[in-house]
Amino acid sequence: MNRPLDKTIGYSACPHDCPSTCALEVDLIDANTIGRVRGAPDNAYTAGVICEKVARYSERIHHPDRLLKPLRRVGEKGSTDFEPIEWDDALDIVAEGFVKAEQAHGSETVWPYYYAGTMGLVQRDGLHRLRHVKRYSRIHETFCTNMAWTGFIAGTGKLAGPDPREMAQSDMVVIWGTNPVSTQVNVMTHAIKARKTRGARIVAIDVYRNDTMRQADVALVLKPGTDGALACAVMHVLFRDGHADWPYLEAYTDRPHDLAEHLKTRTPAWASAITGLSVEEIETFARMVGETKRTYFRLGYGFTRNRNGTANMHAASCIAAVTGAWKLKGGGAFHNNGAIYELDKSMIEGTDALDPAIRVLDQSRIGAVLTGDAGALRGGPPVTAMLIQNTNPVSVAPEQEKVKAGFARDDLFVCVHEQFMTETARMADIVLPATTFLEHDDIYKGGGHQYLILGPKLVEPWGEARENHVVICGLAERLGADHPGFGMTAREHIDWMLRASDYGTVEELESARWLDLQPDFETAHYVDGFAHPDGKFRFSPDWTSVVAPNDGPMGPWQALPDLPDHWDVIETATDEHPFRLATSPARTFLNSTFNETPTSLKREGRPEVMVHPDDAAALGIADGDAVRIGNPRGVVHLHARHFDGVRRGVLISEGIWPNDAFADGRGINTLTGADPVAPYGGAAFHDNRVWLRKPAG
Ligand SMILES: Nc1nc2c(c(=O)[nH]1)N[C@H]1C(S)=C(S)[C@@H](COP(=O)(O)OP(=O)(O)OC[C@H]3O[C@@H](n4cnc5c(=O)[nH]c(N)nc54)[C@H](O)[C@@H]3O)O[C@H]1N2
Ligand SMILES: Nc1nc2c(c(=O)[nH]1)N[C@H]1C(S)=C(S)[C@@H](COP(=O)(O)OP(=O)(O)OC[C@H]3O[C@@H](n4cnc5c(=O)[nH]c(N)nc54)[C@H](O)[C@@H]3O)O[C@H]1N2
Ligand code: SF4
Ligand SMILES: [Mo]
Repeated sequence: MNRPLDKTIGYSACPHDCPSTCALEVDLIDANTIGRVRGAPDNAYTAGVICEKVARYSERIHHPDRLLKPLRRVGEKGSTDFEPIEWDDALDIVAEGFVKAEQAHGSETVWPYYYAGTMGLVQRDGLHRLRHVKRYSRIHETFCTNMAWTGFIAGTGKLAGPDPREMAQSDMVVIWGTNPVSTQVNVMTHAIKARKTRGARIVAIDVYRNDTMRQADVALVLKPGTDGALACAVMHVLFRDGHADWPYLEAYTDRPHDLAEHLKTRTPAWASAITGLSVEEIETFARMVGETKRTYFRLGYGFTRNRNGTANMHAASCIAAVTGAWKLKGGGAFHNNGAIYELDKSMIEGTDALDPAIRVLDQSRIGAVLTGDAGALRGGPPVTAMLIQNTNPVSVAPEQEKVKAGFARDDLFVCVHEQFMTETARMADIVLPATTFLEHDDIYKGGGHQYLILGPKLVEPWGEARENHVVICGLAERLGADHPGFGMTAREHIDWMLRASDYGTVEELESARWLDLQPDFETAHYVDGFAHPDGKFRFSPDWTSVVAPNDGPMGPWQALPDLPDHWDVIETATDEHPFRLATSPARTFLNSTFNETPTSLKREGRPEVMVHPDDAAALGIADGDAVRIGNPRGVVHLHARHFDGVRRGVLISEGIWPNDAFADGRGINTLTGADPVAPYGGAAFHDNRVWLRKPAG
């Protein structure tokens, strides 16, 4: 039962790009001011726990640097020289800019660009309505989920799995390639409950001893990009030692005999040479998996941000099918519950107006797109006008040098709608102030759980900030874009979507606060078969079935392994680039969000790279020394931190710091590549071969 509503407490959902999508309670001090934010105690997944950065959201919403008014650039692109203007004038200028661009180059020259700064379905995805009605260029979203989702669906056929709350009923929770203590705290809530109430063990698998690894009973530190080898060796041992559930394999999987045969050569010794783990570590982990049928594999995003990431996610997801863990409550493999929500988003997104012939540009290749790469432009016109909402590509996108060069073009007109003067906003011609989630209505679905949660407006907008939806409608009016969705409020959109999806009404959701959409046990555990047409889990995926919007499979997809394997397409170290760098998340930043709040900045300190003390000694680098990291994509200046929780040859740099926190304004993404990962694209943010040196001179 939900508790009665209290007027001094606002009920909401965390809008940030985090699988936890916590149900929130917000202390309301007056119509403009919030106090502490807490996790809703009566939401079974949030269970009263949220991360420290959102608990202190008052620091962000009331931050003195929040944008107050629309601004027009008066200085150089990249400077902070802007003058305030009125909303009507700002929107007129943007509409004029778009019309002029379209007249010169056709509608595809305009590229509305967005991502998941808010995960609210109305405020995030409404940009598509304007895009489709105006036939502006489309966007292939490749920053985050492509390798992970594709790799998981390759096996199961569906992006869904056992109820995440079942982790509390597991005998072992394997936290693989995710750092939930930092990135999705509620995974720990349920895993630790299993440990406390039933003596469950927690295993964590990562490339350095992060905060989650410190809390684990068994922590496996492997070399980046080698998870496929570990998964194969584990399955080798399961088959070898009689822990494979043959009746389950025969009934539920596609080619179990071929898999068992194929894995005969994938021994622990073979995997030890690839992963850097000892044979004993691999044998012990495999034995634990074999002897603990009720194991919940919680598979994260981090380990998929490699050029072989799709294959590695698939390989890891195969283990539960070999043991038959899926059969048991608290067993199976989980990555994300995206497919359980059957939402009709056609009004929000204006999908009725979508023309599939309009080109789709790769979000991660924004540098190549804006610098005129013909392939990236798909043979179409240059991009000469952009509207950007909920993302900060000059900081978060790979190939940062190219991104900056692209945004610096004189013939590119850019409008950025933002809460803060980000690196991207500084490249804009017009900057519009945006509301935060507590200042507008929206609705959120949890990727890491199964709730649909309402986030109504709780306080008045900061300064003259406007919500995304209102900006889109204001532009649509000026651009002559016609669609019923432009005549509705955000709340009306929520109501329309709920009714069209048979999920009730906005009033009902308002009093219930959230809807629990967890499918029953049989569905979530694929008891009646997996989601492929033949009902089988696929050890041998049909990679060609994954087709990028009007592009086909991407990357070196023809070479993807037929059965789980170590796929050697990562940036392995060379004499010239002897280190591998992973750009892991910082605890109190969320991508580039919160890298402006005082407490987060204080806690994170400064941009650093963790290096094994022996590697540092060999290079004469002392703890705290200024250093450079480089590769053909660029050079970054930061400070070294000696840390024996990384392997030799591996470097870790946590957090997406503001670019100007680095000596010469080059952020960490100067080093990351934008080449699409097979077979559905995606950026391999943790897969970088680099050199490490002391500063020149
Ligand atoms: N505090 C905080 N929370 C966040 C974010 C943040 O930036 N900061 N970002 C949010 C977003 S957008 C997302 S998508 C999620 C992502 O959350 P996660 O699923 O946790 O993914 P990542 O943050 O990319 O990386 C998680 C871990 O993967 C490790 N890793 C890197 N390469 C490998 C590898 O080859 N093998 C293995 N086994 N591990 C590897 C990294 O060192 C890191 O510890 O988190 C969200 N939550
Ligand atoms: N090196 C490295 N780079 C990475 C990653 C990594 O692990 N390493 N992770 C990648 C991943 S997983 C992701 S998802 C991307 C994320 O990258 P982004 O999607 O760019 O996410 P954020 O950096 O959080 O920036 C979101 C911006 O949206 C703004 N915003 C928030 N809410 C609203 C709103 O309601 N309206 C408007 N108009 N603006 C709003 C915020 O102020 C913020 O500046 O970064 C990627 N980049
Ligand atoms: S854990 Fe994730 S969803 Fe929960 S409050 Fe923090 S950022 Fe938001
Ligand atoms: Mo992400």
